[in-house]
Amino acid sequence: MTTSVGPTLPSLPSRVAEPGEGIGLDELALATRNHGLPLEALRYDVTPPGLHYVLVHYDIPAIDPATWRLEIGGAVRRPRTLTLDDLRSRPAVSRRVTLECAGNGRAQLTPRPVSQPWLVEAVGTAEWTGTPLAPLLREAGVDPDAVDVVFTGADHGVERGVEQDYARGLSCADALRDEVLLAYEMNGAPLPPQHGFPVRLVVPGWYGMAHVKWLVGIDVLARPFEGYQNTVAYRLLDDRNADGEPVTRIRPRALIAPPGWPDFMSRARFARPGRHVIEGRAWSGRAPVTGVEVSSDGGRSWQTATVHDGDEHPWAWRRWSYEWDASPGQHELIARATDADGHAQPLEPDWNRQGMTNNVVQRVPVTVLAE
Ligand SMILES: Nc1nc2c(c(=O)[nH]1)N[C@H]1C(S)=C(S)[C@@H](COP(=O)(O)O)O[C@H]1N2
Ligand SMILES: [Mo]
Repeated sequence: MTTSVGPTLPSLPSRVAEPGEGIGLDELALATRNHGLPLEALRYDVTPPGLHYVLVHYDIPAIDPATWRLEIGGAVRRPRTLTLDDLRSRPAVSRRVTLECAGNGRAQLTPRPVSQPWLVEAVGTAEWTGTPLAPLLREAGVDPDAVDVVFTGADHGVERGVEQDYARGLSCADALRDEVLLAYEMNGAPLPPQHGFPVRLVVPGWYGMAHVKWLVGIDVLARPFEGYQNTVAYRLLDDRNADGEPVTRIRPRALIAPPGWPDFMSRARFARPGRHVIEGRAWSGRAPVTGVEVSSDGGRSWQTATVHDGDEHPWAWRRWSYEWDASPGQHELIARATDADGHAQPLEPDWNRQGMTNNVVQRVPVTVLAE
């Protein structure tokens, strides 16, 4: 196994679309490979198989579970190699976790960072089963001067001129948190190929890039990890900020399961007048969601939605609902989440060069018919 844990080579700059430039064939090719959650699937607590969003940087590797191995090494006293049976014979836990891609919301930004063109749908919630990572690291004997833990996938590609294995580092403190899992099941079945078969990392609360799929290597480093996915890709860059803050935990967001019915081409929504239960999901990887406000007049007035119980699954989205008395005419629904740390969704997007962590509120125009 080759694990690229060395410093990153200079990479080509990311591209931002010209004024008025539409989605290109390169972005379309990404969008057909990497699908989102159909928003009507926000009605399920746990996303049914196949409806969870997918994001794959390179190719989905075809891995033979019989010959798959996980190597734990680097700054540890007892390096070791594990088989799938070794992992499966360890204590198992299941956690319900909401995953969201850090690029969610990118295609709504102006100018548009050219990459996977997500609107709002790069999210899903699954029941992940696996074994906790921390006891494995403790058994391996992490050196006292260790800083970072690098997780490497079996997938390999080139990104803005830099050839690499997909690899992401976490600080030792973050990697040793109780909730971090090496998952081998999703919703009670072996991981599907696109979600990381046979084993992926699950880091509850963090944006998707941290949850390394097709995991083959865990390397403990006595120096900070300088790989591409940490130092170049997942940073909040703008013209004033050349290095940028790293992307870490998920910012709060609420999404609406769109009411009524859609137009096939435009996806514009239509509904009958009268009472509608507007529902959706809200989540934050920073602190529990404490409130969701809804506007049915494009943000002129706000009402408090009911946020339903979610205490038993602290890392999963929470259902919210709101009763809307719809009168004929044009309306715009908006939902806005707030978490216990007081973070709320912005009404205007926060632009950065790579289109990361844009949690601007979702706006759903609805035409309510005369009857
Ligand atoms: N090995 C590997 N792990 C990876 C990726 C990848 O391309 N390769 N993509 C990451 C990104 S950017 C996201 S958003 C999530 C998506 O997970 P999902 O496809 O299971 O929803 O996986 C992460 N883990
Ligand atoms: Mo992502």
